[in-house]
Amino acid sequence: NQASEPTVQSPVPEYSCQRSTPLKHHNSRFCEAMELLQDYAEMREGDDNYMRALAWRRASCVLKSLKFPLTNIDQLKGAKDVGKHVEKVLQSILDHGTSDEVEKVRNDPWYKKMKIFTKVFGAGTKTAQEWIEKGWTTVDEVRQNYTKGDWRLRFGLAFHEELMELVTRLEADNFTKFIKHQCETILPGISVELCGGFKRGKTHGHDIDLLFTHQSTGKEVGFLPRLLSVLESKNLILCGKWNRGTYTEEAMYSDSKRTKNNQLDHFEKWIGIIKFPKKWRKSISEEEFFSDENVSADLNSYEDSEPAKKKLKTNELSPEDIAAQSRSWIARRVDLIIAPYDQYFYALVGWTGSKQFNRDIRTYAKRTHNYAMTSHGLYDLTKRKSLPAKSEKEIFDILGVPYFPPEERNC
Ligand code: 8DG
Ligand code: MN
Ligand code: MN
Repeated sequence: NQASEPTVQSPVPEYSCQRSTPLKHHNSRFCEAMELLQDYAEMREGDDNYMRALAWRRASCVLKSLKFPLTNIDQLKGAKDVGKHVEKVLQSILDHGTSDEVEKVRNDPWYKKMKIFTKVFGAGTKTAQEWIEKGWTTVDEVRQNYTKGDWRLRFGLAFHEELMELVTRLEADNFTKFIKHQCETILPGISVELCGGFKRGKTHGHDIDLLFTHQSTGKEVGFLPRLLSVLESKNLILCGKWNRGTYTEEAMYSDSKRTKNNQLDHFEKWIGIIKFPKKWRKSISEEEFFSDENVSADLNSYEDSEPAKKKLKTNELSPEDIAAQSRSWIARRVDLIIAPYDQYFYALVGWTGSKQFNRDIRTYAKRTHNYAMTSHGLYDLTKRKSLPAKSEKEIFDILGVPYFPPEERNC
């Protein structure tokens, strides 16, 4: 009985940031298909493919926000972002359970190789494409033949299997707890927030994103190098790169400077791989957790350098050798980000994501208010002034977007 079938609320709010998008929804088989097409378009070069990728993602996000499983294409009447091409794919899945277009991509040898290679830490589509052009088909083949010195790729390749294993929520919580404990001695009052997918309620993730701030602005300066030297002294750092902050308010008013070097933001941060003690993978008692404490770090020894690169030059051990050692730890990807308190809530929204949520709320801010939104703040491009916020809620209020908690930002 078609008359009793649910339909989308009409009109569907145009931007995904105006809709509740939970992690678990009713249309995963459709979304999986559309996100595969997004993925494929993203890997191919050119503006057209970029736009195509976004179109598939936006359509997928409409389906994710539906309160019911799609059973009839007419249920999507009134939803923007669902064009003829999208309808065709959805109709095919409704009728046959699959779509030829999707299955063709899924089985495309080039796509399969790109899929494998872009999962290597440090490898983007460009690197993956280069490897394919060399005729390499597996990560093992790349390992045997890759000779360049990029530290990310060398560690990414050497530790690929364990980095592919997803980080669990328990591991992320344990790591956060450990870092908080270290912070008490390094800088009391520093706050540590587990962001990224875990903040949105995911039980697994590809990395651990920790955002730091201090309520008295300025106190956070110099903190990250000190934390890194503590981690270094405990021999917990496998490799990584520290970047000093490059933020200026001036840059936020300039389209080209805002995202210079394709950087998503200008925060001081560390991106790297932590040697994660295997015992941190399960539930552990406070005592056991901090028993082998040994904070004897020279808190000022960490300099502006690429520790991994330095290690590659001075250590007898290569990433491959380290990986082959018998060891009590596994490799885990970690991002550590420092935000000054006056930028904190924008940083929190940015680093909570999802990526698509950020894209949409930023597009919304630009189109409806001529505001540039970044992880640093909200900038009125007409009046050339910034709009500070003291909570996440306030940011949504300024924009006129209903507040959704992180769990509902899974677009
Ligand atoms: P996952 O790790 O659980 O697989 O997913 P995720 O946590 O959502 O993805 P992520 O790649 O770890 O990124 C977390 C969020 O941080 C994402 O919404 C984008 C946002 N982000 C910024 N600035 C930057 C940046 O400079 N680099 C990266 N990689 N992400 C950034 O706001
Ligand atoms: Mn993450
Ligand atoms: Mn991350």
